[in-house]
Amino acid sequence: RSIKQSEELIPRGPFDSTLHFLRRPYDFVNTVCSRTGGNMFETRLLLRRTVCLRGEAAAEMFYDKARMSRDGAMPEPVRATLTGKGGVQGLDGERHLRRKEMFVSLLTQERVEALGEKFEKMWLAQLPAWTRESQVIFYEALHPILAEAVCDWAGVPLPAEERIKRTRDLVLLFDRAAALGLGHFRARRARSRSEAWLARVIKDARDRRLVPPAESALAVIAAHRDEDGALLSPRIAAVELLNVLRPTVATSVYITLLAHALHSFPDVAPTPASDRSELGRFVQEVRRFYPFFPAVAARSRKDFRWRNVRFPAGRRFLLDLHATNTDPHLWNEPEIVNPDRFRKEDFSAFALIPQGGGDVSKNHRCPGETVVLEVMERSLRMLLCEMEYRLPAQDLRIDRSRMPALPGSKIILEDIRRSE
Ligand code: MYR
Repeated sequence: RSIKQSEELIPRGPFDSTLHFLRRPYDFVNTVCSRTGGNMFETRLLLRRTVCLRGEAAAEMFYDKARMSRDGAMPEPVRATLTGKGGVQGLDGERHLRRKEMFVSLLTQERVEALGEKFEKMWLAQLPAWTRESQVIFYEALHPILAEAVCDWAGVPLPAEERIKRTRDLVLLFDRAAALGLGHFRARRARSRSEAWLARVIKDARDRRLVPPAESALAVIAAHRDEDGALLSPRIAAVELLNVLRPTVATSVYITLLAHALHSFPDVAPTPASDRSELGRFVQEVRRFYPFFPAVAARSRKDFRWRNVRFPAGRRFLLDLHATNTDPHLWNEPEIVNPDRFRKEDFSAFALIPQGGGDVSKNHRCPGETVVLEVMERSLRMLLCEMEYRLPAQDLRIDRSRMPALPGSKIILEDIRRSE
């Protein structure tokens, strides 16, 4: 069924936008919106009718659980690599709430700080090796640090002989999920291997061959029961454990962008003398300004009207996160890096949404936002206070055709020294 629409309210975009989206994932919705006017339009992605949205009001509508379902909403290539199938991102209703509660319970302030401490310790342990290298590719150098820190924190054993391959697979899941061709198939294979690995770890924990600390992600996920009282199957438990490990390693993207911002915007960047709140504002501005997770998807569960438009049940919706974070109706001079905008504290839960919007425990907002803030703030302190380094001439342009977007060089550091 087609949307009964007023052409002005919901213009049609191109017939199928898959290629346009893949070429310019962070700019595609803005480009079409500026051509058609307004904040939404309909097109097809992978041939499926999709309503594309941007802005705070659209985000609020998108996160209305009475209207939207997540079941099977993300395109299959994303579910087969990045998120996996059967995990929290694709659940609705009671089952979602209960699964989400499990993630939120893992991420108390104390536990988030414990993860931050492990990360910082591993970084400091790695520094002497960096000082001996002529160059370090920062993005790549962060991966083993984050992988080891989060596996240790989660109670997942990472034997020395497996470190390189497990880390490589965790990176493929987010770094190559949206790649074309071979890169994407490598991400699919990485998912099969990672799920098989962690399903074995879950079984070992259930059979007491492995005894992880009670508060660890492994112990909690292995013992979790869905609302029907059943334990998760080892494969689904592995998907959920990967939902802890993978995004933590993916914070390497934000940390790389943080280093990019420190170098590119020195006039507004914090200094070694900055206090925590100044560091916090810079971190928030980096999350607002740079593209990272392009868009989230949902499916309408019933016919409904919004803004005088009637939407049919079963339509896919795509909310552009980056376009919302840079929406000029919401942000003053959004194209300018200005951490001071975060001196104001009363942003709605649908304004700054790099990791989704709404209430984290009741809705599909990412539960790992506090981990990202903790790890980014510690990274900023490390870069400012614990080490000295130089950025040689390199390609610092952000490649916006890549998902996730990164500077061309992935940030090359030279002459690394431990600060006196
Ligand atoms: C995570 O691991 O969950 C966070 C890191 C995500 C990186 C995302 C890059 C690819 C996403 C493709 C999404 C396409 C949406 C239609």
